[in-house]
Order: sequence, then C-alpha cells, then structure tokens
Amino acid sequence: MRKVITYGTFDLLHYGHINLLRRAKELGDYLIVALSTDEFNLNEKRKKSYFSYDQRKLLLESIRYVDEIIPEENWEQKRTDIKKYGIDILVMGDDWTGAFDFVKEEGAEAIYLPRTPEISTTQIKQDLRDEIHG
Ligand code: C2G
Repeated sequence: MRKVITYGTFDLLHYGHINLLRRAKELGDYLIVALSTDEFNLNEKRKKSYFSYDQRKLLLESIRYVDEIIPEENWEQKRTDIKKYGIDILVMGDDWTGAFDFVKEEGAEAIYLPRTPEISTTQIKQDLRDEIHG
C-alpha cells in the first residue's frame, strides 16, 4: 500500500484544496492529511484561520480522498511522520517546490503539484471584503 501525506491549513475549504487532495490520492492508495493546528498557524505561520482546527478537520473528514487526519504542530515533524506512518510520498502544491526535499533522506519522494490558479483563502477573504465595502 502506497501511503501519501500532505500538510496544510485548509481554511475556508475550496476547490483548489480539493484538486490538490484528489491528485495526492491518485498518487497512492492511502492519503494522510497533516492539518495545521490553530497554535501552529498562529505561532509559526502567522495566520489565524477562520475555522478552528476541529471545524477544518470535520470538513476534511467528509472528503472521499482523505483517509486519515493528524495534527501538524511544527515544521520539523515531517521527518518523523515519514517513518512513523510509513509514508512513500509527500505531496504539496508547487508554491512549496523544493521546501521538503529532505524527506528523500527518509526514503520518501517529494512531489510538488501545480496550484489551482486564481483561488486562495486570502483571495476569498479579499473578494468578500471588497464586496461588503465596495
Ligand atoms: N493549494 C493549491 N491550490 C490553491 C491553493 C492551495 O494547490 N489554489 C494547495 C497548497 O499548495 C497546499 C494545500 O493546497 O499544498 C493546502 O493549502 P494551505 O492550507 O494554504 O497550505 P499552507 O498554508 O501552504 O500550509 O507544512 C506545510 C504547510 O502546513 C502548508
């Protein structure tokens, strides 16, 4: 069984996230999503998600491509996650190209997939702001 893992906040879940998760699952048989905790978002990623960890987890659990969800609490855990969960492939959008190539040292492949154009959580918030304020 080929196991795939991907990491992210997945806030305001949108079709760009779904495209990523679908393609990640296509690369193997089992997909783990390491979901950024609220603390990790605040302290390390300098962003506050609109939905809490539990709300974001509930949304991800309803997606057919997702087999398991674990918390992402720090940048370093990728190395140990590869061993702990027997991961074959780490998948990320290509805004992260090269960032996690170190997983090759743990025997996993790092694959960066093209992002879905013109959609992002930031863009959604901006568009809604513009709509309200004109
Ligand atoms: N994504 C995408 N296309 C978009 C938007 C996002 O393919 N239009 C991908 C991102 O490249 C990422 C995943 O969807 O692989 C989740 O996106 P975010 O929640 O924005 O992830 P990020 O905040 O970049 O967190 O340790 C890694 C970090 O946790 C990644």
